[in-house]
Amino acid sequence: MSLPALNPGPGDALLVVDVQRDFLPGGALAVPCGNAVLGPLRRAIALFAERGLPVIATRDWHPPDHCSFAAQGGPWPAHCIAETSGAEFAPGLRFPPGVEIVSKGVERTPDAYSGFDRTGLGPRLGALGVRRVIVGGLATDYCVRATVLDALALGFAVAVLTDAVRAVDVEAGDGERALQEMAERGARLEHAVGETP
Ligand code: VGL
Ligand code: ZN
Repeated sequence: MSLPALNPGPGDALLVVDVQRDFLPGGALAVPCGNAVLGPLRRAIALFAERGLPVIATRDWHPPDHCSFAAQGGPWPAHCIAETSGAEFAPGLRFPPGVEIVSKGVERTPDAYSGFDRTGLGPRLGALGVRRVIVGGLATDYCVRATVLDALALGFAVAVLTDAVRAVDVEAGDGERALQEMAERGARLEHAVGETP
C-alpha cells in the first residue's frame, strides 16, 4: 500500500529548484542527501512532459564575486558560478525540450533565494495559464522555501513534493521547520506525483 500521489493536470506547472552539481554530494555547497531528490524529480519531469504540462527549472547563477560568498563576507562558500561545471544541472535529470530555465542571483548583489526574485517568473507563469506550481529541489530551507512563499504571496496554489526536497539544515530541524512554515502559509505537502497505484 502506498499513499496517494498528486495527479497533475491543466493549470499545473512543475518547478524544479536549483538541482545543480554544487548542491549535490561532492559539490561546493552539498546538501546532505541532495541526490535523493533526483529519482522523484526524474519521475515528476517525465510525467509533466508526457502530459504536455510546463516544466520550469530555476538555477543559482552567480558571478565569481557574489555577495553571498565567504570571500565577500557572505554566509556560503563560493557555489554555482555561472558557466562553471558546479552550476550545471544534475546529470540525468532529463528535462523535456520545452523546459524553461530561470537564472537567479545573477548580479553581484543582492542575493536571491527565490525563483521569483527579479526573474520575471511570476508573469511568465501567468502567461502560461499556470494556477498551481508543484515544487521540488534544493534546498528546502533556502531556495525552495523562498520560492514557495513567494508563489503563495503571488496567489498561486502550491504543492511541495516532500520526497523531492532536501534541506541544508545549518541548524538541525531547519528543513522540517521550513516545511511547516510553507504548510502554514497554505502550501500542500504531497509526497510525490504520479498515478495512484
Ligand atoms: C541556495 C544557499 C545559497 C539554495 C542557494 O538553492 O537553496 N542555498 N544559494
Ligand atoms: Zn546561491
